[in-house]
Amino acid sequence: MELDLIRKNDAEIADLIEEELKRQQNTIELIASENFTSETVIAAAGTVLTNKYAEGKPGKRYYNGCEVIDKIEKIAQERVKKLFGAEHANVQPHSGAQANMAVFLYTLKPGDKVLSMDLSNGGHLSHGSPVNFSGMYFDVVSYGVNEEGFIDYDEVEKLALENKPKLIIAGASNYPRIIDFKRFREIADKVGAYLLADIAHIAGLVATGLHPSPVGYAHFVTTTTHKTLRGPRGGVIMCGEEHALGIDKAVFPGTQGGPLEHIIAAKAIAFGEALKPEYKEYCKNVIANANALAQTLVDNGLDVVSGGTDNHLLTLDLRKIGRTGKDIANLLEEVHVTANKNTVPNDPQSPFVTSGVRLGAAAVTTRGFTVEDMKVVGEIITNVVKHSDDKDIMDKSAKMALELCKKHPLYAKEGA
Ligand code: DSN
Repeated sequence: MELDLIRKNDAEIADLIEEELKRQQNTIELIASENFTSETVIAAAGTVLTNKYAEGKPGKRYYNGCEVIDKIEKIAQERVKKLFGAEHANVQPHSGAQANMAVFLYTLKPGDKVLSMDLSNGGHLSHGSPVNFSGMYFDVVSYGVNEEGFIDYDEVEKLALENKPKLIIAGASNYPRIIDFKRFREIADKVGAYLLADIAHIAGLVATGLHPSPVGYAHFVTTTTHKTLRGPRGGVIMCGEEHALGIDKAVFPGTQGGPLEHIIAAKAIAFGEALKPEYKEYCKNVIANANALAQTLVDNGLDVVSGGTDNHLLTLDLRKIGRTGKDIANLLEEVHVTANKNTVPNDPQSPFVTSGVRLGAAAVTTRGFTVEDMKVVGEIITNVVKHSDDKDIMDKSAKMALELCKKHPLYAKEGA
């Protein structure tokens, strides 16, 4: 792409971009929250739109000269509304955490009660973790998953009835099973709470009908745009018309200043790509690939939280074999596989060590990995878990990983 230009003017940064491109090309990317955008999306993110201040919203800006920006932002709004069947969309949040922050600002006063999934059970930092603003300024009650790794909806209902939260959050950053948004809404209605569905991880599957949609059940739906949705890094909030004005104000001026219009253009392109039939095929393949990986690990005698997956991710549970997530994630990197350590339910280890490794299929599926390739990925991971002290097996595993990377080139035509 623009690497030659960057090199001409700033070789130091160009070299590092190239180094990162090579790392991505020569790595099996299993971080469940990552993906590879199209080169069109990357190109849009690097345009003159970055120069424009556009505080406010289309047709109602605080700066002049926003006629073109308005058209782009409106297209992004329309496309994402069509994708999810939403009444209103704000495409300005810089990230999923910022989208959630705006919903908190609109629905809650400091000290109000929130019921959300515990971070160590698969929730998200911005859903009420004590180290995040959401946990510092609000009274957070957490639900988790049962011994088998599933949300216990009766337990969620019990907690809601006991605590009467003002906001209930459905959604996770590490939950491999279908989320029952209808049941969540029934629970919210019983206690007069708002329901926020954070679909950051599963957005692509929801958009293509491969996971039940929260639209129509949740009062607010937030998502990132860069995970299964395969767009640029960013966030979106969707809601009914009755909340549109309040949510827009909570984004700007409530929690953000000028929107990133170059990223909004890139979001619009990604939404357009996701509206195409081939994107649904991609999402189907993501689920099939995650399943093939889970099955291979289980067949090799390893544990996977909840026994498998309904979506794009799974978590390897290392408790039985006494290894830590931290060690295995580091060892995987030695054989060209990136994944992140993650707690498992009732993890005896700290969040910095953990007993699990989260594995996702969204990025490798974009590269074209098939079910057969995922079986090889499963063998590589098994080798690392069981034989990390055998240099020959580790070397062989690294070779297998590089062969898969070569078989499925990434950004090969134009470079980054
Ligand atoms: N940090 C992201 C994830 O990895 O799931 C969520 O924001």
